Order: sequence, then structure tokens, then C-alpha cells
Amino acid sequence: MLYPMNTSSRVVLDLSGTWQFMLDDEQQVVDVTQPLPTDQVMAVPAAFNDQTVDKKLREHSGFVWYEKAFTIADVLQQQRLVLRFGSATHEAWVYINGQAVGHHKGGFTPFEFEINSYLQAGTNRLTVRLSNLLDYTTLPVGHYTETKDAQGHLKRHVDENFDFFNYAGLQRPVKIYATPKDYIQDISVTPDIDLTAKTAAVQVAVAMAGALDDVKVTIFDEAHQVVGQGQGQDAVINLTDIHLWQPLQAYLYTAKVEGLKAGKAVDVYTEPFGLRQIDVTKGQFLINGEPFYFKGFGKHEDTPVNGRGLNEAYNNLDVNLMKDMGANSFRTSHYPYSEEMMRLCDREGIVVIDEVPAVGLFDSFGFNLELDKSDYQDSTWDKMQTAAAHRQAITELIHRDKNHACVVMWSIANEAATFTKGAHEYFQPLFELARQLDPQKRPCTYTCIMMATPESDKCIDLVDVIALNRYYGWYLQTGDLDTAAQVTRQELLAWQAKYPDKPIMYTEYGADTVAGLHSAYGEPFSEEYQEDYYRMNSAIFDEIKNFVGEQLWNFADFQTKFGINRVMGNRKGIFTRSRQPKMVVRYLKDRWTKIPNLGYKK
Ligand code: GCB
Repeated sequence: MLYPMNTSSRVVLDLSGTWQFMLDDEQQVVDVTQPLPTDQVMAVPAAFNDQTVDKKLREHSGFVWYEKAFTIADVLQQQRLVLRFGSATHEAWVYINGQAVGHHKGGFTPFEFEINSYLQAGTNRLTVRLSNLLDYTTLPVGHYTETKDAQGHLKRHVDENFDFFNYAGLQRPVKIYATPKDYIQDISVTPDIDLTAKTAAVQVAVAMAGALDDVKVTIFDEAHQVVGQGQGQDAVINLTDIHLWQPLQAYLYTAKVEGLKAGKAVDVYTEPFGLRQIDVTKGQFLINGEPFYFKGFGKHEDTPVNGRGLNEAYNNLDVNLMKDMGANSFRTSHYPYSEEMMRLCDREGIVVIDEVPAVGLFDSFGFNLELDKSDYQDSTWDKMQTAAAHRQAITELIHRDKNHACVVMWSIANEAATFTKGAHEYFQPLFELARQLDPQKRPCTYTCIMMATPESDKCIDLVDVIALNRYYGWYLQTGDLDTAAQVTRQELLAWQAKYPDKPIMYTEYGADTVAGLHSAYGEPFSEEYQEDYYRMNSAIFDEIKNFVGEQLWNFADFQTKFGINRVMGNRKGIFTRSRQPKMVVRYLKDRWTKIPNLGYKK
């Protein structure tokens, strides 16, 4: 799916700003043919939850309404006009001038509608009804219940089956863009690289609509020089003397795609892309033929006031903090991040594991379970009806992100019950789908919950990389880092022995740490304990040959639902929520700046 861009044939109108807003208490039917009966405003893009001091709104489960007036300039009236949402969390019904335009479910991927036929002269009224409800058919998964209040009114409740606040709203930009009536629909860029010859055959597949009859493709380098040209909907363009996209040393080419009608360019689009090759072989994760070592984070889109809403200044700061520490990567835990962040990572050379919002696929989640119970009873795969949503999420994510150089692997789920009956049947078709959809055939993985051990996990044959979320020394062996070290070593060696060809990495490990809390004894929750915990883990990682990366949990403290294990949110950040470093950052910076991105474990 193309990102909305201004080009010589396209115009983008941004609807960011303040919108009318209304909580729907479901006492009265909202008449979409009339202006929304409300005086409240809400900034877009941003979550609605933290923009007011209304506790009821902050914790609301159900429906809300947004409305915005807009006008289309006369010069654009003859163009094809598309209304595009970067996301709407989690389900949206869209109306223009009181007429239903369309619907989309899934809170983290873009969707769009052609709107010409709904428009009127002068001012138009865009209305969006939004639901933040989650249940056993959605991703993420929520436990959904309904009760009645004292007056007998329906009360909806979502108990998140995941550890982050259910921020919702129009959290990403809403735009209208104009294209010619004959237009470029989609572009897939698939480089085939010869690392020795330093050449690449770049396939640029173009989908078109309307009366376009040919395509011209021109490739520019970073100095804006033409380095290749091709013709046709499936052009293969040979580049020589190529510049590779390398971790933290990004190099971006641009494909200028012109949709032609009788030899004349009608629609023009420019797509940035990088040349890099990913291989997984013999227990190594190779980028451009060299073993890559992941240093970085599980993150969240989570900032003060904006919630999960796009915050480009924070994104920029986060990338700069990562680079400063010698980090090179992160995972988009636990949902696709904004397109703006993906473009930034392309530009900055940050390596990304791209995750679908498949979190909460574990019915009886808890940390006091017996890890080695081989006949563990869990009803996840009987109870969850998420397969359709999961297929849609994978399809939309790959459709959106397939051309990004920064994306080196897809994560198909976070901490699902992959060790219980029915898991393999559930996941096999999803992995097949991802592999079939991705033109670049990137590796695929899921992150393994602690109960999924080398002995118990039933789906590891499906993954290219064994990605482990582990909390020895925190949820287990709390405060006892010596025992935690033994267990960590034992488990990693067991994975390596059983699957010698699969690289292993940590996609989560961490300890809650309240900034400013210190302990002469290095007790849990203190900054000392956090540092000791990471030192212990690092030492073991370095002993394991096939261990190819450490992505700690979490980059920054983040907001969660309430719970006695959470102190105004999850405190496992190595930065506070406002991005002040905790003590451990110095240690990690020292470690990571000494570890090369490529060739650490040759
Ligand atoms: C996990 C989850 C993550 C949590 C984390 C924690 O395993 O994947 O979403 O936030 O543990 O801190 O408990």
C-alpha cells in the first residue's frame, strides 16, 4: 500500500488538528445526518484517553465519535480523491455528509476509501464512529464482558489480555489525497543482489488502475543521479557498483514510477528502497552476507499525552538514543508501528522486526505456572476465534511494509500458547501466508513465552529464528541472579543442541526498576538490580555460539492497565517514560558500542 505523497501528479491534504469528539454512552442513537451534538474537541493524531481530565473517558470501553469539516479545492475536484486513515483503533465506521462510506477493523494498519461520490460543493462533514472493544475474535485479544449499572444501562468492559494500556482513537494521521483518475495502485520493489559482483537486479512490479497502458521506472541514487531505467509493469532494472543498505549505515535509492497513457506520464510516484540481503543459515542471521548481531529493544508506541498516538519528536529522540547507545534494532512489539516510524528507520538504518498485533493468544496467562508440564492444559486454541483477524493482520502488514529495507523479519505473534494442543494447526497456515505474501521472502518468527521450552514448544519448526522472551531473575528466581544465570545457560544450550541450525535471540528480558530507587544490596526494583540483571544475562549470551541478538524489555517505561504488579505502568524501561536514562544505560552503552553490528560471532 502506497504512503500518501505529494508528487507532480498527486496532492496530499492533512486533516491533522482538532476534531469534534463525543463519547457514545449508547443512551441515544447518534444521527449521522446531523452534525455531532458535542462541544468537546480532540487532537488528531493522538489517543483520546490522556487528552482530558475525565476518568470516565480515559477508561471508556465502547464507542466514541470524531467529526471534522473539510473543503476540497476546486482544482482538485476532477481528481480521484481518497480518504486515508493511518490507523483507527480498533474499529471504524466512516461517514461523509451523513452517508456511510466504509468500515475497517484492526487498529494498527492503514485503510482508505475513494470518496468522490460522497462529496458536495463547499464544506463536507467527515464523521467517524470508533470502537475500542476487543474480544476473542480480535487482535489484540481482550476478555470482553457486559454488565448493567445501577440504572440498568449497559456497561461494556474489556480486560486486556496483554500488558499495555488500551489506548485508542485516531492515533495516526488522517489524510485525503488526490491522484489522477488513471493511477498507480501499488508498487513492489524486490532486489536480487549479487554481493560479490556488487550488482543488483531490482524488480519493480507496478499495479495500475484506469486506462494507463505502460510504466516507466527510473532509479535514482542518493545524489539524485539516474542509475537505472526500465519499462513495463514488471520491470527488472540492473544496477551496478551498488551501495548497500547496512545497519546504521542506510543508503536509500528512489524508484520514480511513471504510469503512462499513450506515452505520456499521467501518474507519478516515488518509492524509496534499500539494497540489502537477508539470509538465515547455520545458526546465523546474515545481513548482506555477514553475521548480524541484534542490539536493541522491544518498544511501545507510548508517550505522555499522545498515548499510542504518532509522536514524531519522540520517535526521532528514540532513534537518536538508540544510536547513541550503540543499539541497532528494535521489534515493533506488539503491533505495527506508524508508517512514519518505518520510514525513519529506513533512513536511519535501524533494523526492525515487524510484529502483527497478535498478542494475548494465551488463555490462562500467568507467571506461576509449571514450566515443564508436558501435558499442560490450556484452552487457548478452542477458545480463540482469531484466525480470520490474524490472516487479515498479516496481509495488511506485509502489504504496507513489504518495501521497507529496515524490516528484516516478520513476527507472527507475541507469546502465544505455542506449547499447547492445537497451536501448530493454528500457526502453520499463518506462516505459509506470510511467506507467500512477502515478495522479499523475509524470515519469520514468533516470540516464545517462558512456558514454551525446547521440550514443550510445538511450533518451533515454523520459525527461522528462535526468539525468546525470558525473565529468569525477575518473574522466576526473583532476586537470585546466580540461579537465574544457571537456568538461562541451561535453556539456551538446550535450544542450541536441539536446533543447531536456527539462530537464537532474546526478544525480551528485563526487570522492573523504579527510577531513583537505590539499594546497597542490589534488591529487585532498584537501579542496581537492573544493572546486575543485564550484566548477568550479557555474560551468558556471549557464551552461546548461535545466540545472535539481545533485544531487552523495554526501551522506556510505559502505561499499562492497572494491576498490583504495575506501578503506574510497566517500569522495565531502561529509560523513563520521558526518556531520562536509568543507571543501566551507561553499562549497556559501554557493552553495545564495543559489539560490532556485523561479525560479532563469526
Ligand atoms: C511479556 C510481554 C510483554 C510484557 C512483559 C512484562 O512477556 O510480552 O508485553 O510487558 O512480559 O514486562 O511482563
